[in-house]
Amino acid sequence: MLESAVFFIEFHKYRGKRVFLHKGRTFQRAADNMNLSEQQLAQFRSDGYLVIKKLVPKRQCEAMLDVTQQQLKTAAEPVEYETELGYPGAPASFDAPGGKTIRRLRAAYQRDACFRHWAEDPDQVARLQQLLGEAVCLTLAHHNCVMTKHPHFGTATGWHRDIRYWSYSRPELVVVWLALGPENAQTGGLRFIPGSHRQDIAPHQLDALDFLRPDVADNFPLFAAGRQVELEQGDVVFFHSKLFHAAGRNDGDMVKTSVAFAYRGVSNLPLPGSRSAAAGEVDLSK
Ligand SMILES: O=C(O)CCC(=O)C(=O)O
Repeated sequence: MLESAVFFIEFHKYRGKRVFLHKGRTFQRAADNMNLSEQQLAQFRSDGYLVIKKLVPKRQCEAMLDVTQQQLKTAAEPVEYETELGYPGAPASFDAPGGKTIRRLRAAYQRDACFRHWAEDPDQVARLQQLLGEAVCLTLAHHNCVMTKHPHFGTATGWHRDIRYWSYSRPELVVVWLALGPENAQTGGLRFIPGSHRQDIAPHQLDALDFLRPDVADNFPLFAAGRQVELEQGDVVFFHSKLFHAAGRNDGDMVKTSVAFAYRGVSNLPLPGSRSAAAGEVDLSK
């Protein structure tokens, strides 16, 4: 990640840090660990996702995990239950076994300072600015949450693109997913279809909720290309809002916990009258 040999054409201050620009690309000073390399940016452009291992220190992750665990115990509103989401295999009602299983602690940004600090981390903002090619805003619509997947009652998620949650002038947001514990095939971790953010998808390939239909032959090569991502506590995956991804059930014995935020470039405005416009956002360009 470190750029050891860079040619500084100009530098300026960005969110209190010295950031160097060279032909429109931003590099970090060799001494810190802030910016993405050209190779990482190219990988994101090609695959639609980028994993950075051990990005967030243990102490910071444990603080977020503690708040999550306390708030799961009290079901601190606003939350979303598996029952409400209603994915296949979800408890049929609040009274059914597992009926009060929490899927998401919503409004993470508003919920606790530990999540706000992570969402606004200047180094993160600088990376997002590189990925989106301009200053960024944090959207408070959908995501903006702690995703929890519980053993037994945490359901699988079919192949979808997160852009289905948002309405913007361009379908180009970046999702930042921070693992607070192990995420893999057993715990119901994410799977991605590399490059699928660049693929045209015909309407017949999608169901009414914009999931890839499992019964459509045109989708079979996409499913076959799916790759499991393995994350440990502190690992972060950035992914494009048009990238198809899915996740399994949690067959482990601990709650899988991840913090998810989404960002847009400042020029990519929410469509008037949409939920994306109504939910509000945080301007991180200043
Ligand atoms: O953890 C999962 O099941 C995937 C969640 C997800 O992709 C989503 O909510 O958009």
